[in-house]
Amino acid sequence: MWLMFQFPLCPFSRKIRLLLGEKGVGYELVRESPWQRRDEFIDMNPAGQTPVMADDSRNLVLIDSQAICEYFEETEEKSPMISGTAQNRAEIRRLTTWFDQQFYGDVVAPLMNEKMRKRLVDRTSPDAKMLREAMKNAVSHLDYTDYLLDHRNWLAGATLSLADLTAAAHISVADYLGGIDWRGHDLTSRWYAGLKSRPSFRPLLGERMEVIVPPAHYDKVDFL
Ligand SMILES: N[C@@H](CCC(=O)N[C@@H](CS)C(=O)NCC(=O)O)C(=O)O
Repeated sequence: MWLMFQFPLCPFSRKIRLLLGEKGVGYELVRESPWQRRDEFIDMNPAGQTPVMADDSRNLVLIDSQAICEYFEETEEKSPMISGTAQNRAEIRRLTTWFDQQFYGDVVAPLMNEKMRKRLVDRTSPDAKMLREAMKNAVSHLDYTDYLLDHRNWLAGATLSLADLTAAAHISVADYLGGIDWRGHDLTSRWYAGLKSRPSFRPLLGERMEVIVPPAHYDKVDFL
Protein backbone atom coordinates (compact mmCIF):
# COMPACT_ATOMS: atom_id res chain seq x y z
CA MET A 1 0.00 0.00 0.00
CA TRP A 2 1.27 3.44 -0.89
CA LEU A 3 1.69 5.92 1.96
CA MET A 4 1.64 9.66 1.26
CA PHE A 5 3.37 11.93 3.76
CA GLN A 6 1.63 15.30 3.59
CA PHE A 7 -0.44 17.94 5.37
CA PRO A 8 -3.89 19.15 4.26
CA LEU A 9 -2.77 22.50 2.78
CA CYS A 10 0.30 21.25 0.87
CA PRO A 11 -0.48 22.14 -2.78
CA PHE A 12 2.12 19.72 -4.14
CA SER A 13 0.47 16.84 -2.27
CA ARG A 14 -2.92 17.97 -3.59
CA LYS A 15 -1.57 17.87 -7.15
CA ILE A 16 -0.58 14.20 -6.72
CA ARG A 17 -3.80 13.31 -4.91
CA LEU A 18 -5.86 14.69 -7.80
CA LEU A 19 -3.80 12.63 -10.26
CA LEU A 20 -4.11 9.45 -8.17
CA GLY A 21 -7.84 10.09 -7.79
CA GLU A 22 -8.26 10.35 -11.56
CA LYS A 23 -6.23 7.19 -12.06
CA GLY A 24 -7.97 5.27 -9.28
CA VAL A 25 -4.74 4.52 -7.37
CA GLY A 26 -5.26 3.88 -3.65
CA TYR A 27 -3.04 5.29 -0.90
CA GLU A 28 -3.10 6.09 2.78
CA LEU A 29 -2.39 9.55 4.16
CA VAL A 30 0.27 10.07 6.82
CA ARG A 31 0.21 13.50 8.44
CA GLU A 32 3.62 15.17 8.16
CA SER A 33 4.37 18.76 9.21
CA PRO A 34 7.68 19.50 7.45
CA TRP A 35 8.40 22.48 9.73
CA GLN A 36 8.80 19.99 12.63
CA ARG A 37 11.75 18.39 10.81
CA ARG A 38 11.02 14.93 12.24
CA ASP A 39 14.19 12.76 12.14
CA GLU A 40 12.56 9.77 10.40
CA PHE A 41 11.11 12.09 7.76
CA ILE A 42 14.44 13.83 7.10
CA ASP A 43 16.01 10.35 6.76
CA MET A 44 13.49 9.62 4.01
CA ASN A 45 13.76 13.03 2.30
CA PRO A 46 16.85 15.06 3.21
CA ALA A 47 15.21 18.12 1.60
CA GLY A 48 12.65 17.92 4.42
CA GLN A 49 9.75 18.68 2.08
CA THR A 50 6.34 17.12 1.56
CA PRO A 51 5.06 15.27 -0.43
CA VAL A 52 6.82 11.94 -0.13
CA MET A 53 5.32 8.63 -1.22
CA ALA A 54 6.54 5.31 0.08
CA ASP A 55 5.61 1.71 -0.58
CA ASP A 56 7.35 -0.81 1.68
CA SER A 57 6.19 -3.80 -0.37
CA ARG A 58 8.02 -2.39 -3.42
CA ASN A 59 10.89 -0.99 -1.34
CA LEU A 60 10.23 2.40 -2.98
CA VAL A 61 10.39 6.01 -1.81
CA LEU A 62 9.34 8.72 -4.28
CA ILE A 63 10.07 12.41 -3.72
CA ASP A 64 9.00 15.61 -5.51
CA SER A 65 5.48 16.10 -6.88
CA GLN A 66 6.50 16.21 -10.53
CA ALA A 67 8.70 13.09 -10.27
CA ILE A 68 5.84 11.33 -8.46
CA CYS A 69 3.22 12.38 -11.02
CA GLU A 70 5.47 11.26 -13.87
CA TYR A 71 6.06 7.91 -12.11
CA PHE A 72 2.30 7.20 -11.93
CA GLU A 73 1.76 8.54 -15.43
CA GLU A 74 4.29 5.99 -16.67
CA THR A 75 3.07 3.07 -14.56
CA GLU A 76 -0.73 3.53 -14.61
CA GLU A 77 -2.41 3.50 -18.01
CA LYS A 78 -5.80 4.75 -16.86
CA SER A 79 -6.64 8.44 -17.50
CA PRO A 80 -3.39 9.69 -19.06
CA MET A 81 -2.69 13.24 -17.90
CA ILE A 82 0.43 14.04 -19.96
CA SER A 83 -0.76 12.90 -23.37
CA GLY A 84 -1.17 13.92 -27.02
CA THR A 85 1.55 15.03 -29.41
CA ALA A 86 5.04 16.03 -28.25
CA GLN A 87 3.86 19.65 -28.63
CA ASN A 88 0.77 18.99 -26.48
CA ARG A 89 2.90 17.36 -23.80
CA ALA A 90 5.36 20.25 -23.83
CA GLU A 91 2.47 22.67 -23.24
CA ILE A 92 1.13 20.54 -20.36
CA ARG A 93 4.58 20.52 -18.76
CA ARG A 94 5.08 24.26 -19.32
CA LEU A 95 1.87 25.14 -17.51
CA THR A 96 2.44 22.57 -14.76
CA THR A 97 5.82 24.18 -14.08
CA TRP A 98 4.30 27.66 -14.28
CA PHE A 99 1.81 26.82 -11.53
CA ASP A 100 4.38 24.97 -9.40
CA GLN A 101 6.87 27.83 -9.61
CA GLN A 102 5.23 31.15 -10.56
CA PHE A 103 1.76 30.77 -9.08
CA TYR A 104 3.12 29.01 -6.00
CA GLY A 105 5.89 31.59 -5.47
CA ASP A 106 3.74 34.68 -6.11
CA VAL A 107 0.51 33.60 -4.45
CA VAL A 108 0.42 30.30 -2.52
CA ALA A 109 3.75 30.44 -0.65
CA PRO A 110 3.20 33.98 0.74
CA LEU A 111 -0.39 33.11 1.74
CA MET A 112 0.78 29.92 3.46
CA ASN A 113 3.54 31.77 5.22
CA GLU A 114 1.37 34.65 6.42
CA LYS A 115 -1.83 32.76 7.23
CA MET A 116 -0.62 29.27 8.18
CA ARG A 117 3.02 29.20 9.19
CA LYS A 118 2.97 32.44 11.20
CA ARG A 119 -0.16 31.27 13.03
CA LEU A 120 0.80 27.64 13.68
CA VAL A 121 4.57 27.80 14.00
CA ASP A 122 5.79 31.35 14.73
CA ARG A 123 2.63 32.50 16.59
CA THR A 124 2.85 35.96 15.03
CA SER A 125 0.33 38.02 13.03
CA PRO A 126 0.20 38.05 9.24
CA ASP A 127 1.71 40.99 7.38
CA ALA A 128 -1.19 42.80 5.67
CA LYS A 129 1.07 44.18 2.93
CA MET A 130 2.30 40.69 1.99
CA LEU A 131 -1.28 39.42 1.90
CA ARG A 132 -2.44 42.29 -0.34
CA GLU A 133 0.48 41.66 -2.71
CA ALA A 134 -0.29 37.90 -2.92
CA MET A 135 -3.97 38.61 -3.64
CA LYS A 136 -3.03 41.16 -6.30
CA ASN A 137 -0.77 38.56 -7.93
CA ALA A 138 -3.65 36.06 -7.83
CA VAL A 139 -5.86 38.47 -9.78
CA SER A 140 -3.31 38.91 -12.56
CA HIS A 141 -2.57 35.17 -12.70
CA LEU A 142 -6.29 34.35 -12.93
CA ASP A 143 -6.51 36.89 -15.77
CA TYR A 144 -4.03 34.61 -17.53
CA THR A 145 -6.06 31.44 -16.86
CA ASP A 146 -9.15 33.31 -18.14
CA TYR A 147 -7.21 34.10 -21.31
CA LEU A 148 -6.15 30.45 -21.75
CA LEU A 149 -9.69 29.18 -21.16
CA ASP A 150 -11.03 31.66 -23.71
CA HIS A 151 -8.96 29.82 -26.34
CA ARG A 152 -9.09 26.20 -25.11
CA ASN A 153 -11.46 23.78 -23.34
CA TRP A 154 -8.86 23.01 -20.68
CA LEU A 155 -5.77 24.96 -19.61
CA ALA A 156 -3.23 23.19 -21.81
CA GLY A 157 -5.47 22.12 -24.70
CA ALA A 158 -8.49 20.05 -25.66
CA THR A 159 -8.37 17.54 -22.82
CA LEU A 160 -8.05 17.51 -19.03
CA SER A 161 -4.37 17.24 -18.13
CA LEU A 162 -1.84 17.49 -15.31
CA ALA A 163 -1.78 21.27 -15.94
CA ASP A 164 -5.44 21.52 -14.82
CA LEU A 165 -4.86 19.32 -11.78
CA THR A 166 -1.77 21.30 -10.76
CA ALA A 167 -3.52 24.64 -11.24
CA ALA A 168 -6.56 23.45 -9.26
CA ALA A 169 -4.32 22.17 -6.46
CA HIS A 170 -2.59 25.56 -6.04
CA ILE A 171 -5.78 27.59 -6.50
CA SER A 172 -7.60 25.43 -3.93
CA VAL A 173 -4.99 26.16 -1.26
CA ALA A 174 -5.05 29.89 -2.08
CA ASP A 175 -8.86 29.80 -1.95
CA TYR A 176 -8.84 27.98 1.42
CA LEU A 177 -6.64 30.78 2.76
CA GLY A 178 -9.03 33.47 1.48
CA GLY A 179 -6.60 34.67 -1.19
CA ILE A 180 -8.80 34.42 -4.28
CA ASP A 181 -11.26 37.08 -5.36
CA TRP A 182 -13.42 35.21 -7.89
CA ARG A 183 -15.22 38.33 -9.14
CA GLY A 184 -14.48 39.06 -12.79
CA HIS A 185 -12.96 35.62 -13.45
CA ASP A 186 -15.98 33.88 -14.96
CA LEU A 187 -14.13 31.43 -17.22
CA THR A 188 -11.74 30.31 -14.49
CA SER A 189 -14.63 30.09 -11.99
CA ARG A 190 -16.60 27.81 -14.32
CA TRP A 191 -13.54 25.64 -15.04
CA TYR A 192 -12.78 25.40 -11.30
CA ALA A 193 -16.41 24.55 -10.43
CA GLY A 194 -16.21 21.67 -12.93
CA LEU A 195 -13.02 20.37 -11.32
CA LYS A 196 -14.46 20.71 -7.82
CA SER A 197 -17.36 18.46 -8.76
CA ARG A 198 -15.06 15.60 -9.84
CA PRO A 199 -14.82 12.62 -7.46
CA SER A 200 -11.02 13.11 -7.31
CA PHE A 201 -11.52 16.56 -5.74
CA ARG A 202 -14.22 15.80 -3.18
CA PRO A 203 -11.97 14.24 -0.47
CA LEU A 204 -9.62 17.27 -0.58
CA LEU A 205 -12.42 19.76 -0.11
CA GLY A 206 -13.64 17.92 2.99
CA GLU A 207 -10.33 18.21 4.82
CA ARG A 208 -9.43 20.95 7.27
CA MET A 209 -6.13 22.32 8.55
CA GLU A 210 -6.27 22.75 12.34
CA VAL A 211 -7.43 26.21 13.55
CA ILE A 212 -7.57 27.65 10.01
CA VAL A 213 -11.16 27.96 8.77
CA PRO A 214 -11.77 28.35 5.03
CA PRO A 215 -14.31 30.83 3.61
CA ALA A 216 -17.92 29.56 3.30
CA HIS A 217 -17.74 29.13 -0.50
CA TYR A 218 -14.56 27.00 -0.34
CA ASP A 219 -16.13 23.53 -0.62
CA LYS A 220 -19.27 24.54 -2.55
CA VAL A 221 -19.35 23.51 -6.20
CA ASP A 222 -21.74 26.32 -7.08
CA PHE A 223 -19.72 28.92 -5.25
CA LEU A 224 -20.46 32.28 -6.85
N1 LIG B 1 9.38 20.76 -5.70
C1 LIG B 1 8.75 20.17 -4.55
C2 LIG B 1 8.27 21.28 -3.61
C3 LIG B 1 7.75 20.75 -2.30
C4 LIG B 1 7.50 21.84 -1.26
O1 LIG B 1 7.88 23.01 -1.43
N2 LIG B 1 6.87 21.43 -0.15
C5 LIG B 1 6.61 22.36 0.94
C6 LIG B 1 5.20 22.16 1.51
S1 LIG B 1 3.94 22.66 0.39
C7 LIG B 1 7.54 22.05 2.09
O2 LIG B 1 7.71 20.90 2.45
N3 LIG B 1 8.12 23.09 2.69
C8 LIG B 1 8.93 22.95 3.85
C9 LIG B 1 10.34 23.36 3.60
O3 LIG B 1 10.68 23.70 2.44
O4 LIG B 1 11.09 23.35 4.57
C10 LIG B 1 7.58 19.31 -5.05
O5 LIG B 1 7.05 19.57 -6.14
O6 LIG B 1 7.23 18.34 -4.37
